[in-house]
Amino acid sequence: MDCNLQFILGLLCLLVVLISNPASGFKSEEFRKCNQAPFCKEARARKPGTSKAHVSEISLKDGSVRAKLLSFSETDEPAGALILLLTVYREGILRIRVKEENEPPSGKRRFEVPDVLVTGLEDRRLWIQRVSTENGVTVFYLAAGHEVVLQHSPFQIHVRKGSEQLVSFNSKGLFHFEQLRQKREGENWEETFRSHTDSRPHGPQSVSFDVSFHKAEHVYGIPEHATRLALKPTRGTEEYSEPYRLFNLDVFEYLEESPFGLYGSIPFMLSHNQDRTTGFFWLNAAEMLIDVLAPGWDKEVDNEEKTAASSIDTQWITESGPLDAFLFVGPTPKDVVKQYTSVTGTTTIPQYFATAYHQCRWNYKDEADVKHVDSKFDEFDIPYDVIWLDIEHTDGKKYFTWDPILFPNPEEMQKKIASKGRHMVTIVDPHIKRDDGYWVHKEATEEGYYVKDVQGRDYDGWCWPGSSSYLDMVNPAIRSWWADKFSLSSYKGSTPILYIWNDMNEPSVFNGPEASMPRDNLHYGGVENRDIHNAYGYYFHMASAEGLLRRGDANDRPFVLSRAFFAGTQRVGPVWTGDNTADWDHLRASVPMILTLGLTGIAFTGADVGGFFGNPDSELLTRWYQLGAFYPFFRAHAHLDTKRREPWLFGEPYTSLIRNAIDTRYALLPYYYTLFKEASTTGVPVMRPLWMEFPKDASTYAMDDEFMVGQGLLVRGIYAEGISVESVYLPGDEPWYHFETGAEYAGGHHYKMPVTLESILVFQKSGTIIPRKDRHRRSSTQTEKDPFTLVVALNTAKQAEGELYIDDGKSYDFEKGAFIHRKFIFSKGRLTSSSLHGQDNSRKGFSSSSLVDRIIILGLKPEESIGKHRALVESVNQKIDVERGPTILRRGAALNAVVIRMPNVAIADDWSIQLL
Ligand code: NBV
Repeated sequence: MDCNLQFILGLLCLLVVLISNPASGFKSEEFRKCNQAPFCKEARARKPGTSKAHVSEISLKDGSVRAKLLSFSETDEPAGALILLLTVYREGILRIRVKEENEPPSGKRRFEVPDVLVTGLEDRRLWIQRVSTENGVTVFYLAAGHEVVLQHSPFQIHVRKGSEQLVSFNSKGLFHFEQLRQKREGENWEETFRSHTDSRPHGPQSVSFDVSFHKAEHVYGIPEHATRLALKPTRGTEEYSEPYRLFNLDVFEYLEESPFGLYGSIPFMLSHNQDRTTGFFWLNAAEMLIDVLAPGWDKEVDNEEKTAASSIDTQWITESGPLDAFLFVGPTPKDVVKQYTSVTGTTTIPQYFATAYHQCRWNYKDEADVKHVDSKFDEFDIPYDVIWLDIEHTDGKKYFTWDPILFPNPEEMQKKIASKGRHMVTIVDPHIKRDDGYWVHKEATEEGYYVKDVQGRDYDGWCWPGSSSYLDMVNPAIRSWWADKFSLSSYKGSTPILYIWNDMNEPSVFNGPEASMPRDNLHYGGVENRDIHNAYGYYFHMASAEGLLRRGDANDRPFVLSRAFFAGTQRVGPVWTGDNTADWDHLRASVPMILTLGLTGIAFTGADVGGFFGNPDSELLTRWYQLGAFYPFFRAHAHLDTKRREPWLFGEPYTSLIRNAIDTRYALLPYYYTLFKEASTTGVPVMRPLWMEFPKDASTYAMDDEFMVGQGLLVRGIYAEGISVESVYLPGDEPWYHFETGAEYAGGHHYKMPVTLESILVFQKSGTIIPRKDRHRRSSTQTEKDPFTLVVALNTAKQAEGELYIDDGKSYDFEKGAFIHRKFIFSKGRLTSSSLHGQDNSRKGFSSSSLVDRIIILGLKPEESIGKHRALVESVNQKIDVERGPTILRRGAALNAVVIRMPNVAIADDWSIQLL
C-alpha cells in the first residue's frame, strides 16, 4: 500500500481511539454498569429467600446424584423442570450442574465451553455408591470425611465435615434460572447501551445464585480486576457499589482500584480462614457479575436466612450460559489450587529463557534501533534475553508481515540476536485487516472463517489496521488453519528464535460496544459471542501456541504472551496485566493482581515494568525493576508516546541499581525454574500470598504489599517515593535472613526497617536452601554450564532443605524423564544432595556438567562448634577450608555466613559434605 495512505489510515485509527478514549483517562460511563443490564439489576434486587426451588425424584444415575428442580421462583411462570446433577471427583471436588430438562423451544441449547476442563477428568470421577435420604435431606459422601447435604425444600446444597458446614449453595435462596423460552406477543428483547443495540434473539436466559463460605475471613480470586488481594465487599458497604465484573474488555487507562472487569476472566473464588481454604469455580464464559456481600447485607430482611456474621456470602450472576460449577474442599490453600488445577490444568513449564528478563517497547523503530538497544545492554553489562517488537514492525498492521522499509532483513536481525543466545518476540493480534491483497484476509474470506454479525455477514469492526474482521477461533478447524500461519515457510522473515505476543484478544474493537464485539455476533455452531465472550482470547491464544508447536519439530515449547485469558489459559502460556500506568499506585496494584492470577491457576504472569502509560521518574523506574525482578514474568514495556527508558538512560546511580535488580533475577533463575516445575505439577503458584505459606497466621490474610516467591523468599516492595524506613512483617516462629546482608531477624514480628534506594526488602526464610547462579552473563542461555551457589538458611534446629530442577530448558524431553531433580538437606552439620527423580535415575540422556562452587550457610553462630575451619566432601574424602564471618553475600556484608568455596561436587551427582 502507498505509504501516505497507510499513514493517513494510521492517523484515522488513532483518532478513533482518542475520540473514544480522550486523554483524560478512564471513562467509567463507557462501560455497562449492573443497573444498566436488566439481568444484573434484577438479580441484585432479589431478596434473600425468594427462590422457592425444591428438588424431587432424587436418584443415583451413572454414579451421580440426579434430581428434578422445580418451580424455582414464585414470580416466574411455570416452565419445564430443571435437572440437577451432582458429581464427585477425587480429592474433594463436587460438581454441580443444572440444565433445562427439555430442549428449549427455540432449539438453542446453553453453550458449554469446551477445551477448558482437562482431558482425563472423567477418569478421576468417584462413583457415588450410596445416598441416604431422611427428613427432607439427601446426604452422600464426598472425600476425607466430607459430606454433601442436598436439602430438598427449599433447594440448598451444603458441604460439611462432621457438624461443621463449610460451603453452601443457595442457602440465601437467591437461586434463579431463566429458562430459554419463546418470545411472547409484542415482547421486545432488544437492549441498547449507548449507541449499540443488542438484538438478543434468544431473550432472557440469565442464571444467578448465592454461595456462602462459612467462617471465612476473606475471599480471593475472580480476576481480572485492579483490586486488593482480599476482595472487598461490593454490597452493604459504601466503598464499592458495583459487583466484580467478569467481562473481557480493553479498558483504557484502568484505575488501580476498581471492580470493573479488565482483559481476562476466571470465575474461580477462594475463601480462607485459619483452619480451612475452600474454592468455587463456575465454568461459564458469558458476562458474569459477582457480589461479595458485607456481613449484615441482608439485615433489612427479617427472616431466619440472615447472614451469620461468620460467613461470607456471595452472589453470582451471568447473562447466559450453563450452570456448571465445581466446589473444592481444601483444606489448605495449596490443596485448593491443586484441586482447581486438577480440573482446569496447570501452568506449562516455560522455556528457561522466558523466565529471564524481557525488553519491550511500543515500538523499537527499525532494525538499527534493535541493534542499538541490543548492543547497549552489552555495553552497560546488563543481561537480557528477549527483545520485543510491537505493532509498528508490521506492514500496515498486517500480522505475519514486516514493514519493508523499517525491517527489510528480519532474518538477519534475528540471527544477530540469536548469536548472543537471545530471542525475539513479535506481536500478532486477532484483528485481520480487510485488505484484498492480504493473503490471510483473502483465505479467511474465501473459507468463511470470520465471526459473523447478526445478519450473517463477516463482522467488520475497527481496529489498528482500520476495517478488520475477526477469526472464529471457537472453530477447531480455523484454529488449526491459523496455527499453520506460524510455520517458518508461511511466516516469512521468522526464524526459530522468534516467539509471539497476542494482544487485543478480548477482542478489542474500537467501534464496538464497550470497545469489544457485539454480543449477538455469531461463532461456530451458531454460538453467540455473548456465550463465549470471555473465552475468545483463550481460543486465539491456544491457536497461536499450537502454531509455534507445529512450526518446528514439535519439541520446542511455545512462548505466546496473551492479554486476554480464561480458566485454562495457564496450559497455553503467560499473561500480563495490560496497560498499567507509570505511577506508584499501579506499582503497588501489580502485586495483588499477580497474586490473584497465581491463586487462580495462572502462575506465569507479570505487569509492565515501568508502567505502560506515562513517564516514570528514575526512582519509580528503579523501584519497579526491583519489584519486577521478582514477578514470575519480568518484562519492561512502555507506550509509544512515552520517553525512552532503557536502563542506561537515567544515568548513575540508577543504571547500576537497575542492573543489580536484573542481576538478582538472573542469579535466582534456577530457583524460579524449579518453582515453575512445581507449578506445572501441583498448580501451586510461583508468587504466593503470605497466607499460602502461613495459613494459620491471621495477620497475613489481607496482606498484599508483601508476598512469597516459593517457600523461600519474602519480598516487600517499596511503593512510594523517598522512603527511608519501611514496615515489613516476617511471619512464623523461625528466623529470616536479609537477602543482601544475611542479617538475621526473628519471625512473628513487624519491623520498621531502614531502606535505601539500593534495594527493596527481601528475606530468605530459615529452613530453606535456594539454588542460584551468580556469574554475570549476557543472557540466561549463556549460564547453562555455570556453577551453582547454594544458600543454606538454617532454622533454629540448624536444619534446612530445598530443591533444584533442571532440564534442557527448551524441549519436551523432560516428559520422558530427561531432567535432573535434586533434593538438598542440611541436618546435623551435613549437607546432602540426593535425587528426586523417582526410581529411574538414568535421567534419560540429560546431564549437566555444572558444579557447585559455593555453599553459603546462614545461621551458624560463632559459638557453634561446627563449621569453624574445615569441611569434608565425603564422596571423595577430601577436606576443604571453610570461611567464616563477614563475607560478601551479594552486595552487602554477610553476617555469620559460613562459606564453603569450591567443594567441586557435581550438581547432577549424589554427594554429602560434613562440616567439621
Ligand atoms: O500494540 C500496542 C499496545 C501494546 O503495546 C500494549 O502492551 C497493549 O496492552 N496495545 C495494548 C494497543 C494500544 C493500547 C493503547
